[in-house]
Order: sequence, then C-alpha cells, then structure tokens
Amino acid sequence: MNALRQARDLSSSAASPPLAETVVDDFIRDGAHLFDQPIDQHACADLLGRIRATRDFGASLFLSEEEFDADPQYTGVNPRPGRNLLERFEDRLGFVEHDPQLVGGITALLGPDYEILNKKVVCGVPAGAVPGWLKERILGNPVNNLGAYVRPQYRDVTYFYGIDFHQDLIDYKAREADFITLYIYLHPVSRADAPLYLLEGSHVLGGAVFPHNLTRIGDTDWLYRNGEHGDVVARQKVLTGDTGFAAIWHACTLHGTQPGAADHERISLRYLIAKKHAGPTGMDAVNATLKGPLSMTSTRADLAADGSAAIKSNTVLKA
Ligand SMILES: O=C(O)CCC(=O)C(=O)O
Repeated sequence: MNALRQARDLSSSAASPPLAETVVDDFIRDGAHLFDQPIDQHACADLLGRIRATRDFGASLFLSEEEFDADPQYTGVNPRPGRNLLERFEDRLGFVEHDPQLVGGITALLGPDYEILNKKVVCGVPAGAVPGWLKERILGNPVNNLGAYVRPQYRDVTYFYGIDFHQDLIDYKAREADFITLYIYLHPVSRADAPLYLLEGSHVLGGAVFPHNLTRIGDTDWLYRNGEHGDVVARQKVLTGDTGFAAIWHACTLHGTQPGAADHERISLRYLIAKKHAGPTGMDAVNATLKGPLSMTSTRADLAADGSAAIKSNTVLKA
C-alpha cells in the first residue's frame, strides 16, 4: 500500500474520507488547504476581546528611538515559554485545538498524536500605530517583525508590519519539513487588514534560502526559481476571510504580508504543528512529490551578525 493510501486510511477515523483526501490532495497541488467552514465565531470574538483587553495596540507598544538606540536587541524578542500571551488563555483554546474540521485536516497530514511545536498571537500592526522614526528605519526591509522595537512587556505577541514571501522552515535550520502552519483570523480580514498572501504550488521546490527568487509574470502569477531545483509558476492567493477563517500550509509554502493599511490591528492565531507518528502519513505523500530539499543547514541570507536587516528588498510589496 502506498504512503498516500495509508495516510488516508489512517486519517479516516478522525475525518470523513473526503476531507482527508481533499486536504492531502490540496497540499500536493497547492501546498495549502483553506477550510470551508469558519471555526467557532463566538469563541473567536471572545478570545479577541480578551486579547485586546491586555493592551492598547497603538503607538504605546513601542520604545522611543532613544530607548531603542541605547541598547538595540534584535534577537530573543518573540514570544517564548513563560512570555507568551496565549499561555494565559490555554484553557480557552479548545475551540481551535478540538475543532473537528481542523483535527480531521491536520490528522490527514500528520497522523494521530501530532505535536504543537509553537502557538502564539500574531498582530499585523496598522500604519497609524508605527512611530515615524521607526517607519523610516524599516522602510523596504524584507522582514518587519517589530519585536525589537516593542517594549519588553509586550513581547508576548509577535508584531508584523509586513513580511516578505518566506517559508516557515526559515526558523528551523536542519529540521525536516515535517510540520505545518495553522493560521486563524479572529475577526474579518479584508485587503486592508494585512491578509496573508500565499503562493500556491511554491512548496514543490522544497526548502530554499530566504530571500526568494520571484518574478511577477501576470496579475496573479509568479515565476519562482530555487537554484538547481528548478522553477515553477506559483499562483498568488490573497487570504481574506471572515472571523474564524482557518488555513493550513506546508513548511515550504511561500507566504507573506504587506503592512497593515486599516486603522486597526489585525489579530490572528498561528500554530506550528509537527508529525510525531512513526508510520507514513499524508505529509510523507506530499513530501514525496517535492523536487527540492526537505531541510537546509542555512535558511536565510538577509541578516547581519546582530540579527538586524542586512539587505533592503521586499517582493511582497509588489504583489
Ligand atoms: O501575520 C503576519 O503578518 C505574518 C505571519 C507570517 O507570515 C508568519 O508568522 O510566518
């Protein structure tokens, strides 16, 4: 029996066969699956209210320029165990972690007993909240994770002012692409709310060093090249969605965001979930179709030794 067939059989206890098949087929073709139904919208709104009540997501998040320059810290500024806002809401995450549709889809790919590697709140910061001095400094940077500039007590959330097309493998040197990202919107996300831009089909070239070789070739298509592993035409999909919108994607699928253009922050949940099951699963069937490496010893070439940006280039701004 081949790996795909085994994976489908394995997942049939947790999901109706059509969902399991659809998810695996979508991953093979697109490197992503967008769930048809939103997850519990009341629970999303409740959690959003609790997250918003923890702070003002405006300019007060940020250090002053003088404070920042006194001791610039570019690393260790993301949520981590002991400093992660979602830890406060652990007992309220059942609507995500036990949602039958999500469990079915994830099980189809990873098999039973999958492991949550990381979960956090991600904020797309609106333009009006970013101080002028900071905007000037980060203009054109590929990765505008603003953690370095945020007051230490607020570093329990990840703040983005856009991030160029990247793979989530970027944070996992030498790890195999045996994990997926689950991304959930806690409120409606329009084009103005820094929606995710996903490049469908980009995963087929496997792991690639950031920043990526992408050329726009039409309204929604990009020519993507990964060195000796070849090239592919990837279709851009903008993930606008309602409260509870949920999507999963492969660790090699390129995605990014533009800076938020709305007058309010965009709040999402981001999970990384890995395979633990010893036998073959849907993910093995997906990975067997990749034409490039499943892991890399080096994942990015955009940073200086202190973790600051060493290049100015940003492709997703042209999307
Ligand atoms: O939420 C965002 O703006 C970007 C999130 C993202 O791409 C990531 O966390 O990998």
